[in-house]
Amino acid sequence: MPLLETQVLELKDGQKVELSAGTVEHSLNGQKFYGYAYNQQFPGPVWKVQKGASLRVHFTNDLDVSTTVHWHGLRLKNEFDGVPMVTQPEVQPGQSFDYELVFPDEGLFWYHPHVREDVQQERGLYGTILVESQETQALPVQKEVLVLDDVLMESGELVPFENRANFALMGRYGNVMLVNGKAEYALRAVQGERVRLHVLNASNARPFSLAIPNTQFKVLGSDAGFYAQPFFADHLVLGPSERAIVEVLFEEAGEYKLFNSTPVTQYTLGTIRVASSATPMEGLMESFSSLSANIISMQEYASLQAFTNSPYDFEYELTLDWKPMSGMHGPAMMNSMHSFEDGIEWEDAMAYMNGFTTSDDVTWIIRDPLTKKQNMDLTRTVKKGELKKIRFKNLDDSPHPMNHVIHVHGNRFVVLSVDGKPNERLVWKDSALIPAGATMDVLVEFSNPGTWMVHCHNAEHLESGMMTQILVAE
Ligand SMILES: [Cu+2]
Repeated sequence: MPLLETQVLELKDGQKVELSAGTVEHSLNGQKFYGYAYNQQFPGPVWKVQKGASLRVHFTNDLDVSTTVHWHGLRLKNEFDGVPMVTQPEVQPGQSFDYELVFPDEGLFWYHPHVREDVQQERGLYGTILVESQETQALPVQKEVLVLDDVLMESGELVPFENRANFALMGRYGNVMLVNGKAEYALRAVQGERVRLHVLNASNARPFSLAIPNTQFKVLGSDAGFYAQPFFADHLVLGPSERAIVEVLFEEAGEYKLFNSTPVTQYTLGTIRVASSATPMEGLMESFSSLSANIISMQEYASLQAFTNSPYDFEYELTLDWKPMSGMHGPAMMNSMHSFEDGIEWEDAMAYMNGFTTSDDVTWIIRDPLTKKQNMDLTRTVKKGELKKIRFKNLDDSPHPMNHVIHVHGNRFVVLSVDGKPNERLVWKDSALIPAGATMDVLVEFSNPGTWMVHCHNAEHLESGMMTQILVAE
């Protein structure tokens, strides 16, 4: 099937929409290759809905493999969470499944498979849902959804997959950077006019550090809400599945570059062409520079922040079981490569060896340090309505310590502290990037009953076991 342009659809409360997963012919840098897409679009359609609305989705699987749809970040009914064996059976080829979605939070959410995420997401299955309040919808600013991704290409094709995940050690880092499915992303803007960017990292493994030189990001929000106090930043770091809401104002007309600018390398992701405007800049800059606080968020977060110094309720350790092939010395070898900075693996500096590691010989682990139970053999139980302080300790004594992105399904959390340092910028999240060796304390609001996954959003780590469950009892 040919690839179609990504549609942006404004959907009404209660509307029923059709979504299908199928095979398409992708095109990248003039090379055509076989892949997947939702509704023949890559990324899949952007759905715009109002906070508080609901949608019904009739999903059809036109692939030749089974799949499900996970609605990332939505606090929806457990039965629609899209986790095979836990919330629903896999949707077989030719079959369909009806999902009911609700949108209690503002932000950019997204949908992707929860079956062989390493293959299906890389082949092109993801799309976004922009949820805004009526007031945010009415703001007179240009709004853009930016989906960051990377794909690993060789001889004009995606590097082959296996019947179990390959690249299991670090995950599949790509060599072609994509924004909204394009290797050469282009955006138009007007001098002095604010552009609001909703950014998602949809890659399998790569952390991005987004930058637009000669501008600053006014950082407004994260995965599932706004900061009480916006702030300015040069870089926007997003681990796989994390999102951000930022605004940019271009003071001068001309051409700006969008970079993935990490401590170890820099890639050009796209170009922003800014048309000149006759409007005087001073007033516009002044209003952009003002960082007015959100009083309601401030009060809400202050009550959560009070947990920063209280003891944690339970703990997870993040580690690895892997026996390096003879002649390889895990951490020593890794540290000799210049890919690692601040506990983040920005690049796969040993892709050749990584490519040979599979989920058969690598087990990524999330475990209870007390019982040593791990991954899907471990279920914790909490009660609906409870706030639980959970410690994630990313151990640095494994054969390959690296960053993970912890994703909690169906419920939201705030990061209270990292390595004992209190987080001054609380915000509602569903995914958080934890550097190698770091200890992160989060406060999860278990508002939603059901059995929910807690897992690493590195797709290859997930396929290599790094997933556990929490039962939220009524
Ligand atoms: Cu991981």
